[in-house]
Amino acid sequence: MTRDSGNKPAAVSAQFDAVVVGAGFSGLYMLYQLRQLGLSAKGFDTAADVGGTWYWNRYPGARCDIPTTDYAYSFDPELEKEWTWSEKYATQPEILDYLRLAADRHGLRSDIEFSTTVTSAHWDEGENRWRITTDRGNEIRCQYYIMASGCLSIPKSAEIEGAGQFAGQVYFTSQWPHEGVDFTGQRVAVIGTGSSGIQSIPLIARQASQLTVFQRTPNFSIPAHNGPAPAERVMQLSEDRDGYRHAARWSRGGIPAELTDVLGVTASEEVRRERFEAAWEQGELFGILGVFADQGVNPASNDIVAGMIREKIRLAVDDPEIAETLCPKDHYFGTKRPCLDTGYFETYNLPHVRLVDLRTQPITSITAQGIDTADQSFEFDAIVYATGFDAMTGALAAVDVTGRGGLSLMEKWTPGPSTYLGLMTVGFPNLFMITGPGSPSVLSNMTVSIEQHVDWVAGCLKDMRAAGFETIEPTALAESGWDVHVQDCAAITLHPTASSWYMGANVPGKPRVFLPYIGGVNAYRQACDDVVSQGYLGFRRTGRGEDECRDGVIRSMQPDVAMVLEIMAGLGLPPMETLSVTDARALMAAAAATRPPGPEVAEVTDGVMPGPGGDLPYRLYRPATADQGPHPIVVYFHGGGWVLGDLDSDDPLCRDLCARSGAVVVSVNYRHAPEARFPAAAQDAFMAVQWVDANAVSLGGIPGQLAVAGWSAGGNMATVVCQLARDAGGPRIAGQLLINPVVESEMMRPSYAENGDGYILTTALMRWFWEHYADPADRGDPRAAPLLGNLTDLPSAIIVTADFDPLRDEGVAYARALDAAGVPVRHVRARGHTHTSVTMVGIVISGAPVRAQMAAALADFFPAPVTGAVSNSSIG
Ligand code: N01
Repeated sequence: MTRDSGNKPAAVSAQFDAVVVGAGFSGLYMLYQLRQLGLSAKGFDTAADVGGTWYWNRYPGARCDIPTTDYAYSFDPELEKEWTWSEKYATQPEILDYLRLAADRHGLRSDIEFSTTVTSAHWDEGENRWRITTDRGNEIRCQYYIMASGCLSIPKSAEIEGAGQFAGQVYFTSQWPHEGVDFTGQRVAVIGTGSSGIQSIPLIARQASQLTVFQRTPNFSIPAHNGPAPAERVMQLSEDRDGYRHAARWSRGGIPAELTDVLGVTASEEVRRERFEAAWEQGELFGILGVFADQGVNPASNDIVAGMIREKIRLAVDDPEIAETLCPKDHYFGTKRPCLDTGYFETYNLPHVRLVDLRTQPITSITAQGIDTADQSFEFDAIVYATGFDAMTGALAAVDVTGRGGLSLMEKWTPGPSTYLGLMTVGFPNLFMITGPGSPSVLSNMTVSIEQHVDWVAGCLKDMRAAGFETIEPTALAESGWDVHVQDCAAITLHPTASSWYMGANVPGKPRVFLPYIGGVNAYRQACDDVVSQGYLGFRRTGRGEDECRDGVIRSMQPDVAMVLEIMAGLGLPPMETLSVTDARALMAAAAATRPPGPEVAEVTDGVMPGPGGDLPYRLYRPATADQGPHPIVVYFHGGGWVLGDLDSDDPLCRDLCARSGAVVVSVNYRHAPEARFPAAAQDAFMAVQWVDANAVSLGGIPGQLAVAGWSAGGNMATVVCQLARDAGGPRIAGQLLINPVVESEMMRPSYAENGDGYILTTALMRWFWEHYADPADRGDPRAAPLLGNLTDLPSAIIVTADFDPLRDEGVAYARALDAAGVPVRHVRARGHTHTSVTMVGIVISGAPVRAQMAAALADFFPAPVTGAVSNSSIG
């Protein structure tokens, strides 16, 4: 960033408690809070005044895209009273005035050196201090180094051949001249159609004699419907300011909003249209991003919203060909930052405005006169670059930061940024980032996220000083756990599919990782609060007689699993084990009736087969493969503790296994307890496998290619069958897939204590199941507790265990015991899952990769690769 001219202060060599880089929303509030703590602090900014992003981005049309009722500080009630925004979305000059007023009200300018860039920060291990240098020659020692340097403050370089050759005027939207630019009568080019381009293009078109827009990727944009601040929000604020701000802090995006549970895929056309039009009229980002509960995760639902926006673009633009070029089709709606505009698409109806599609006509070079594309040479008086930023890490990387042992921050982050809570990073004690990578920041109302971060840092410093600690630094375990959680949150959404700046994809060579935290402002705030209430979990604090390290991971459950648990807890259902068997079965059936159905398969047929106690119902799933079969067969046993469940209960999972593996799945309904107690279920299961083996050809199977599978109690039966088949000399079973199986009855392993309550399958419920199924004297029989049986010469096994499952440790023990007995075994850890979540097809998206592994391993049981299985990527 070029430095502003202005009065340059003399170089000083000084010592402060804290140095803050940046004098925008975050830096100003950080300075204020440091003062409140009684700490000495010095701020630096390259700019000649306060404002941060609002100091630099002065291009025509620059406005916020969060309503001004919400895009403001909340820490200073007097400031709130003193200031009234003139519009729903304020212009850049108005926001800058607001920040100037905030700085003046608290006399913050005196603590800031403007026109000064921090160039390096080195951690001095001997002194436990940071040594900061600036381009003015300042050298400062400080205890805390706080980067409040913004997420979108380092412009991306032009990266276009010949960019330096142009003889006309060159402007970057991110470094707009303070005196403004008059384009009257000029031929102007704008490169880039992100928020900056989309906001500025209609205004540049008003002045320019010719405007040519060079578009690489069309972007989704909706009309801002700017005007007075939204009446409803203004009223809510005036009636209960504190309540409103509290609601914002605990909302998903940092703005109070009611979340919908309407799913795009199941809503009627009328409801879809109504919801979309309401969001369109409202003209708010979080509104259009929340038309349907599932639009961020389900491609089909997203397509509905995207399709409706494209319809609007086609209505706004007169020329159908231009309209089509402006319609985004290469990314899901919301996966790149959508824009709010004022007359953007209509601008292309003006006779002097032209759109050049760089996908079909790429720029070959910038020339002295203008721009050459593959097809044409253009001449311009001015070129405007609206080409974006090195987002989230750019400003952090702009300073040469070295931590403990001379570790360079940028070297550490070569594979992508790694942080704990987006606030700190291992190896860099007392370095805090405001809205750093791994925090909600750019996906949220920034002002709310900034205040939360600053408040957290201030609280942390206060606690440290009160306890006599000098340094704080995250542990490696805590940081890697948070990194995983950040990526887990992103992985269940459509976001990683886009080449966005959220993914670092706009900067050549930048690692592709999802940079912000998408779990929500509320979930994030809770995690930060939990870290503190657990004694700074995941941090090492040093400096008094004894150092303190509370190692641990703050969030290790998959986010969608946590969400399901939260919803279930909200339903207030009675514990299953307190119900009669009839009521428990009815509850399970009712839950099954409301689930998504699971993927399509070629054929589903119900039948009966003979069993030792009478006919056994079964359901056969045939895969949709190109060759029509025959296929290998997997005999599947449902879960439900031998008491609950039927052919419907595991139907979506069976469909999923069938579609993914390309095998026929035969799901067998065995006799249940307490009507038929041990060993009825085991006997039924064994006879079912014998029958399927004998009837493989008529079932569409390949004789001899038979595997067994089961979940929970069904996993118990699947492996019991393997032991019985071995002892009986057949049938030959190629492999066993055991999903969270029950393999013993003791219930003494640590996972029963760790996960015994709160994760749907409880220790109490397991006890209830055992009581219904088997007498205590029978519970050591290998047909009930297969872990106690002879484990030699059993078929290859895949054992899935879930982290938050009481049965976890017995599954792990079974995998080890099989391995020790010489059985090829693969243990799949369902990280962050519960006993039930992996089976929740179409609900728990993070279970899909685990099920893909299960299906791939099933296919591996059979000698010839299964051909023509449906691609896993097409199954949710
Ligand atoms: O930058 P961008 P921005 N040749 O990266 C194109 C916030 N913001 O400054 O998509 C040709 O979004 C690039 O194309 P592609 C907001 O969070 C907020 O507009 O990479 N084209 C894209 O079209 C926003 O998301 C407001 O294919 C090139 C454009 O340039 C973020 O800042 C206002 C190119 C860059 O779009 C960034 O927005 C403004 C090349 N070599 C910004 N390189 C508010 O309303 C890039 N492009 C508050």
